[in-house]
Amino acid sequence: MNRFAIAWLLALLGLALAHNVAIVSDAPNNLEVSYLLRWVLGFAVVIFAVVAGALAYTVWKFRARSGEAGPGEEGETLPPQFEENARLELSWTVIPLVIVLILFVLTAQALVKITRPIAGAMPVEVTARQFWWDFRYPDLGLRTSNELIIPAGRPIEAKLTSGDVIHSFWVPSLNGKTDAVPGQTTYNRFMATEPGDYYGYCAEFCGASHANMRLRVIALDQQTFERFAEAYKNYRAPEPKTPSQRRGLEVFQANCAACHSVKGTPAKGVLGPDLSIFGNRLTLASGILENTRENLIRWLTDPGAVKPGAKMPSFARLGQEDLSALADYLESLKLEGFDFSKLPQF
Ligand code: HEC
Ligand SMILES: [Cu+2]
Repeated sequence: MNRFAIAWLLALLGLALAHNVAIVSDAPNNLEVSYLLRWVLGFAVVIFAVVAGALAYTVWKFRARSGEAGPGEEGETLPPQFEENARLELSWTVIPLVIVLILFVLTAQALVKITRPIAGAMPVEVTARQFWWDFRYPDLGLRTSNELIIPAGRPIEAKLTSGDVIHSFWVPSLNGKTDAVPGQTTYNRFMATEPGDYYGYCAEFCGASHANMRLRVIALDQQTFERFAEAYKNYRAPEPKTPSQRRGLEVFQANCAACHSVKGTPAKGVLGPDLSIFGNRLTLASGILENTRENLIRWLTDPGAVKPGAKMPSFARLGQEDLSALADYLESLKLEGFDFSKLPQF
């Protein structure tokens, strides 16, 4: 019985591991998906145990014993040979069929639950681009990029589209993924039950930096979110305070404003991410780098080295002084009183 014990142990170990991986938050859709996953996994474990067990048993039982002729050798003895076994054939047809049917019904149920519109959901327009994410809040008239800030405990309806090729919006601990297709609108509806910093990424191969196309969903408790939305609505980029920030603003308007927007300034570009509250950002370059000065300078000096294929030109030619003035300016773009860095991570 040892071989069975080992197969089962391995299988159960896998189940335990996957169980931990699957349940990372108690967002309703996440629970729905991990519930399905456990069914799939349960069947997979049983099938694995049966198949691997049968294989191990056969290999052991019909092995060549010492002194016996091996395969192809003279005097080789074969185990009993037979053709057709109606019972066996019927069971390996019917059992998988039943399993697939059960999974089909469960999946259809889950799909209906996950995709149906939710009354009172907050709409967010998500545009995926090579290789970053743009978010607009039609009800609030706001825009953020790469970090989607939402209220916890309120359903969100993400209306997805793409500005170039097919991408896919995936925040595993909140919901399953949904493709973002150019010229089409698709929906991903989800809710974060607890405040947190939720990790997401593009789940459809979209070019050289597909793997570098990440995002964060920052869920704030209702009150903080309302405070944030109000403050951001009234927000105008603060006036530069130091000579370096002033220089940074000039360099920004001359070199960056065509592609980037900063609320309350003439910078209205939409080819690149919104930088209005850069100082509150946790990450850079669509979630792949921590927002530190060193990383910012690295990014401005050579975006293509940080993210192959990035659609932002290098600004190494500006020189260290102007780059650091730019960094001073960008870091000053901040909504005071909000720190997203202490949120639990999912
Ligand atoms: C031709 C358009 C263009 C110009 C000009 C441009 N950028 Fe960008 N920028 C982009 C694009 C596109 C991205 C997104 C790249 C990606 O993540 O793949 C980006 C990303 C960034 C990011 C990271 C933003 C985030 O949300 O993670 C920063 C910071 C940035 N740019 C600053 C600047 C500064 C400062 C300048 C001027 C010196 C500048 N950019 C000029 C197009 C541009
Ligand atoms: Cu993508």
